[in-house]
Amino acid sequence: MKTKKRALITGINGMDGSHLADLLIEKDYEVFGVERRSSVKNRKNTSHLEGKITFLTGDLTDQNSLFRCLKNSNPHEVYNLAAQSFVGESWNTPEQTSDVTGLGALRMLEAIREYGRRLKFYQASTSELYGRMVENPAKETTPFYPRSPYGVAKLYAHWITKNYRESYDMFNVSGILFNHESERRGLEFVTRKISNGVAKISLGLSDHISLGNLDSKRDWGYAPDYVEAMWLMMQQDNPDDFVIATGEAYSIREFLDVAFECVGINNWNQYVRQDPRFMRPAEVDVLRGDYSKAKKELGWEPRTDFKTLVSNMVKSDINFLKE
Ligand code: NAP
Ligand code: G4F
Repeated sequence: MKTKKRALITGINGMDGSHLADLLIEKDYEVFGVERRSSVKNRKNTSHLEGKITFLTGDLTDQNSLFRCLKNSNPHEVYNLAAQSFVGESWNTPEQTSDVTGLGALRMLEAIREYGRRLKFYQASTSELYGRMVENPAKETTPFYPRSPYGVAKLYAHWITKNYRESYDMFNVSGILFNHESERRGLEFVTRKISNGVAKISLGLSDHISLGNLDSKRDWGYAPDYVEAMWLMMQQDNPDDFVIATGEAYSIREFLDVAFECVGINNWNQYVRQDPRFMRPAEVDVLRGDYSKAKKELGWEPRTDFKTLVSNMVKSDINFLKE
């Protein structure tokens, strides 16, 4: 009998962790998900996976706990998706962000070395590495210029992943993923904040959304498309890093246009208030990626366009609120 492939995913209850688990189960993997302890279980994104995957307790700030997760799962593939992932919060908690998002990757790499078995490691790198983009669209060779404590922490994680690949001949890949969203996105991120806010306004539950900078632009894709790119990177014979993006950038205003159109509102001015609390000390004005290397070498392309992404998120929030 063929043994199933085993995958260990940190950040299992996050947006990407849950979508990746869905994909790997479909591919007949045995999936182990790392969650940190909390007084109230946070399995909103993974309640449908209970009984189908094994949850393990571990924390990126505790290397021994990661080692035990490796021992208890004996994985062929490790996906390090856990992070303090909210850019805005990283100015409030820069040390904690650096510890989890930066040093957390090092702890997992050291735990893998200690564990001693050969396996494949995926690090969740980000377009925030490009920050003040020096080349548009950005590709794998574009120099980095992070603009937040989060971006700087991810830069460390990115380079330590590469350094361990070169130092110890490990199979380490970094996926430099541009923004990707889904119905499972956390409520503080701008896309979900808007889809949820628009849904509430359309149902008469709220009369406005408070936002910060409306002029920044992002290259937004759909998370289920992007977790497939993670898996493809791990199926290569040789480890390498890839940009995953759509190649198109839209502003927050354009996101608002489409989201409000979904509920029949063509002029949203009266429903949106700008609030300085949501402005950032340093902004990333635009992010746009060139995914041609991933297309050529992985055969990967985005499948979901911007309008479909936005309208799916708004519809999902309307249904959720009605329920
Ligand atoms: P997310 O929804 O915020 O999920 C992050 C997960 O990390 C959460 O489940 C969180 O657990 C967990 N976590 C936080 N601190 C931890 C710790 N100390 N130990 C163990 N787990 C911890 O993020 P996402 O959007 O799915 O993103 C996945 C990864 O990709 C992140 O590393 C993010 O930085 C990166 N990334 C995301 C995007 C994007 O657009 N989504 C783009 C590029 C890169 P709790 O539930 O307990 O808080
Ligand atoms: O939705 P955001 O918070 O995402 P951001 O900062 O682009 O970060 C996300 O994508 C990164 C990849 O590029 C990931 F690495 C990271 O983990 C995360 O998933 O903000 C997007 C834009 C920013 O320019 C922000 O200033 O929206 C602007 N914005 C305007 N009003 C707001 C708001 N962002 C948030 N979160 N909340 C607002 O009220």
